Amino acid sequence: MRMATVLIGVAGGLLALALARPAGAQSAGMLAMTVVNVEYEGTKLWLPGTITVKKGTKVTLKLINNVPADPNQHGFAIPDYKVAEIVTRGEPKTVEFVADKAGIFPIICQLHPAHVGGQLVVLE
Ligand SMILES: [Cu+2]
Repeated sequence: MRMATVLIGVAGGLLALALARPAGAQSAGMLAMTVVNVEYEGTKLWLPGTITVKKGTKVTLKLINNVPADPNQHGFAIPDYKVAEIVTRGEPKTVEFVADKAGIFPIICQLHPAHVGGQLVVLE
């Protein structure tokens, strides 16, 4: 009986640890995160809207276009980093780059300039 209680306690602790992990896993110099394009009240945006890393971080982003309305393609671009992907609904894409310069860099949809994407914040 006592052993069962201990096991339940351990399982609960592991579950709490798993739940405490953020959506993106950030460890020594790496960030892997899923970024999703959604439409809310007529506004299209990539979420999370702000991606913050330290300079030198290797960034891997899985891009998912989840906007239900046409067109079925949206862009994910960080012009200052020469990142420019086109993401089709239903076809996730992965982009990788090293955040090697500090600053605040706009993330945009290069196909539809009116769409405000978000920002990449790279800390010194
Ligand atoms: Cu767009």
